[in-house]
Order: sequence, then structure tokens, then C-alpha cells
Amino acid sequence: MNMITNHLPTKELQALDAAHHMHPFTDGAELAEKGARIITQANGVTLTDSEGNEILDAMAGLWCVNIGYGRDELAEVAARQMKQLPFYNTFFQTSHVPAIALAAKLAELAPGDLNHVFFAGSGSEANDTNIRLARHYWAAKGKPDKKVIVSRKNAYHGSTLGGASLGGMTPMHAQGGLPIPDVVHIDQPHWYNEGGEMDRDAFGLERARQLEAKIAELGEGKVAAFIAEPIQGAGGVVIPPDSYWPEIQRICDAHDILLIADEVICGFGRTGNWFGSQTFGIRPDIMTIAKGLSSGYAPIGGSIVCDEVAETVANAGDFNHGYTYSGHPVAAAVALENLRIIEEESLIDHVRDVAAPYLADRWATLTDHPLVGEARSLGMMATLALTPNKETRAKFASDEGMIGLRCRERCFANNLVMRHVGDRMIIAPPLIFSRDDIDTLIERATRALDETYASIREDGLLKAA
Ligand code: PXG
Repeated sequence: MNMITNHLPTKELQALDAAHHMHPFTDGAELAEKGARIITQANGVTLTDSEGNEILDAMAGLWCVNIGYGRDELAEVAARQMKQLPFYNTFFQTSHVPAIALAAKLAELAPGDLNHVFFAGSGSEANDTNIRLARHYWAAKGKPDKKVIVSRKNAYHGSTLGGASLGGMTPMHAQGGLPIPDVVHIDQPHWYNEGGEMDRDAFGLERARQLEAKIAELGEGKVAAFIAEPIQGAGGVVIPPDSYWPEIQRICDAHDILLIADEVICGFGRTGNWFGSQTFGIRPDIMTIAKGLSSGYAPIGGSIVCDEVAETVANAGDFNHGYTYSGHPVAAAVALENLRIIEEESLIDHVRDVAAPYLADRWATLTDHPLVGEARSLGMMATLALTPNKETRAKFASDEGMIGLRCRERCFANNLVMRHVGDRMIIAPPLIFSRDDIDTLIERATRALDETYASIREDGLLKAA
């Protein structure tokens, strides 16, 4: 590999980073003490850090580098577009070729009559758009009171005021006075943590029917939309029971509320179809997209909108909303090239027919490990519940997340990026993962689990709450 090593020593970089760079979702004092890990380059599915370690990236960056790192085609398209037209806006009746081509391509790929795209710079921005779009749509239909968006606890929909309000993360709500008005949350379909003695499907139905109860409580005339991720990602890769989504779809249809599928993680092949909605038989009115849309090579997101909503909004005067970078030409050109590669290399077939079935087989073997209470995967997303007691699905007596964090540190020491959410380990590798990569993943994950197990036994932490 062509290593670029003309950077400052790691310690100096870490000191500058701690002194001047405020990080997302990071304890600043802890960062200053330990120093950030600094990634200097990447190729395929492998990251290189400033110390020259080669690390298997089982998180695809942050759930986004679907086609893997080091694709020259994307760099070349970006350079070409920057030379031809680095920026122009899409406001006030102007447009440009990359945004037009990308919108048309997304309309072709998206299911049903999802034929219209509103571009944003990220998933968070796109979800802010969705709040305004849903409310504006109902107002244009003469129903201005239909304003409430129902979401779910432990959902993640972004970090802007709107996105974080839609999300159901209480630590996020606690900072900055969220949620904004007219956003409410129902329980998540998280059987392992919350299902108790219930059968998985009975539990899925019960959780879906909370939506119907919430609509009844608020009144159908007050509810604009329901938003959810097909599979909750940041919440811990929560794969819902099979009964859940059909019931949600029935309820949205029966009560005339918009269904917004947040496909930021599930979109662009991760579940073995273009969109998670197709995997679960969901017929959304709006889909949120970002991440895998450009494989993270350029910041871009958007909302794919159905005919009825788009046409109603189009005929209701100006939609007073937009971002300078809506449909940014370089990001749009990069996204188009990324979609071309996904198609040309049949990456979704690779996920469905090769990588996901092999991952599912190998991942399931981790349930044999004494620390693992559940090993579940769907497509190229997988989750492990760590537990001190497999039979009872018990939580640890220690603070939630402490054992997960230890395991993450053991993963990193074994040159593997696997994330922890509480005491749950999760992965979402690049879609190009081969069988060999999956073997390497399982080998390193097993070593990390063994080391975690040994260390918590030694420290007397193998105790149930
Ligand atoms: N929706 C979903 C479902 C997401 O996962 C967003 C919206 C927001 O997208 P932007 O592009 O604004 O970040 C996301 C982002 C994590 C983690 O810790 C997950 C995300 C972002 C950062 C961290 O797993 N997802």
C-alpha cells in the first residue's frame, strides 16, 4: 500500500486534536486523557492508523462505506465535476445535470411511486425536511391540525433539533430541551431486552399496536406521520419480529397517516435489497436516505417522496425550505457513480446470495460463547447481546455499557472495529465483505470475546443485575 507518513507523530496529533477539535458523541475530558485514534488511510475493508496498524472495518466507517474504501472512480468523478461545475444551487428555478440525473436514478431505484427527491446534506437534515414536508402536506390538504409525528424510543434519526427530537434517545433529549413540540414516542420492538416471556411475534404485534393506541389517544386528525428505521441501527441493530412491520403498515393505511421509513442505514443494499422497506414489505410515503447513497465519499442525504405528497406540495405554492447544498453537484455526481458501481458489481446480489448467508451462519456460532445471549443478523447488519446469564437474558450488575466498552477495546486491540451499544456489540460491514473477511471478523471477534470474558471474571464483574 502507498503509505503517506508525512504527518506529525501520533502524540502531537492527539494533543492538537484534544486542544482544538470538538468531537461528536465523545467525552471531551476522556478524549484528552486517552487521545483519539487517528486513521490515516483506508483501502477495501481495511483502515490504517497513524501507528501503521491495519484494522478490519466491520462498521463500514459509520454504517456508510458500502462499496469499500479506495475507489478511484469516485475520486475521478469528483475531480471532473469540481472542474466543470463545483457548485451551483437548486433554488429559485435553477438546476444542474448531476442533481437531475441523481434524482431520476433514485426514482428508478425506489419502490412504488416514490418518484421525487428533495436533497439534503445529511440524514439529519433530510429528517428535518420530512417533518416540515409532512406537516406542510397535511396543511395543503386542508388539515393543518395533523402535525404530530409518532416515533419510537431508542430510535436514531439524527442530531439536528428535528432529527434528535424524532430520535428516541433520552440522553440526547436531555441536552438542549428536546423533543420539539408535537413529536411523541412509542415503545420499540426490542424483543430481547423488553419481550420478557412473550413469544417474539406476539410481542411484535403488541408493540405495533401501540401506534394504533397512540393515534386513538391523540385523535387521527392530529397525527401527521409515523417514522421508523426498518431495522434500528444506532439503537443496537434491533431486528423487529416478523409480525411488526405488516401490522404497522396496516395501521398507517387504516388511519390515513404518512409512513416515513428512515433508510439512512438500511438503504443501498445493506439488507439484501436496495431498501430495507423492500426486505420488510413496507410501502413508505417518504424514505430518508444518506450514508450508503454516496458510500460516505461525499456528504449527501435526501427524502424520496411519493407522487401524492410531492404533487400536493408542488401545487401549494413555494415550499419555504432548502439547504445551500441541496443536490450539491460534486456530491450528486459521486453518489451517481457509487450507485453505478453497486449495480455494475451486483453488490446487492452479493449481499443476498453470498455474504449475508455466510455471515448469518458464522455469526450464529458466536452464541456458543459463554458471554453471548443472542447473536442475530440480517443482511450485512448483526448484533450480539452480552450477558452474565444466557438462560435469563440477564443484564450485568455493572453500569450499562461498561462490559460492551471493554469488549470494544479488546476488538480494537485485535485490529477489529466493532461498535458497542450498551452491552451489545454490533457490526455493519462494507457490502463487499468476502467470505475470507467474514472469517477474519469471526476469528478476531472470538478473541475479543475471550479476552473480555477473562478480564471481567478476573475483576469479579460476571454478575447479573
Ligand atoms: N437516520 C438514521 C437511521 C441514522 O442512522 C441519521 C438518520 C442521521 O444521519 P446524519 O447523516 O445526519 O448523521 C442516522 C445517522 C452510531 C451513529 O453511533 C449512527 C448514525 C450517526 C452517527 C453515529 O451508530 N446514524
